[in-house]
Amino acid sequence: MKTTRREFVQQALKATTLTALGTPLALKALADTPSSSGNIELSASTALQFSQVALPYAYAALEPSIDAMTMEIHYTKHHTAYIKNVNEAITADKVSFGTEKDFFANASKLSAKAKNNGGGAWNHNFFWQVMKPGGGQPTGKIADAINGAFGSVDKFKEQFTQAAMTRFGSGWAWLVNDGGKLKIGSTPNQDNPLMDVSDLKGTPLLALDVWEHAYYLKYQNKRNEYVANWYNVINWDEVAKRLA
Ligand code: MN3
Repeated sequence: MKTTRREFVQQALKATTLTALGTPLALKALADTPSSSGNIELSASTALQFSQVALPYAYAALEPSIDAMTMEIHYTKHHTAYIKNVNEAITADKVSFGTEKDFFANASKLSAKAKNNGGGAWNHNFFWQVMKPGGGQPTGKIADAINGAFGSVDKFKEQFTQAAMTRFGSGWAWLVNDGGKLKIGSTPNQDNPLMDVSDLKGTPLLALDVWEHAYYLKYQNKRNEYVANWYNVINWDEVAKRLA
């Protein structure tokens, strides 16, 4: 197959920018490149940008566990702001990590704005997807994994509730897969188990937002009731997918 000069240059540029985004060499190559259709753009830049997942259900769909107004404010104000702010920080700081995995694995090197809003962006995208109207009970391999790790689904809930209740101030409770072992824990602020700064490490399977903005309108100070009712809207199929 014939490779045109333009295609070759684009491939070369892509390869270069993957390993050394925006190096003078790559930029020089870009500037020196003739093109039949004008400038070759580095447009599809390899720098990471976060985007907000579409909410998989209506704002009112998780009632009565989570009220519609909380969902709407949470999704359209809080989450939208994290997305906007992390993307601003990535540009301003010239963050060159090309994947979410690398971004979080190097969280200790990020600015506070990039780290906190990056966590906020990712954690909420995750949170929306592991809930669904009607919820249900874990079945199949995720039920087996939970029974194996914690004894029973009720025991799992006890431990998870404990993690959610003892997280002082704002943060998240998590179920993670740490190298084949299921673990429960929590993180402060918008930290998550993918971050190098996190004490809790592993692949997130399930998350619960315990910031007051996630429950205060309906539950005020009663975080325990919010947690108890949230078990009714877990999307166990999505949790199981992440165990694969
Ligand atoms: Mn939140």
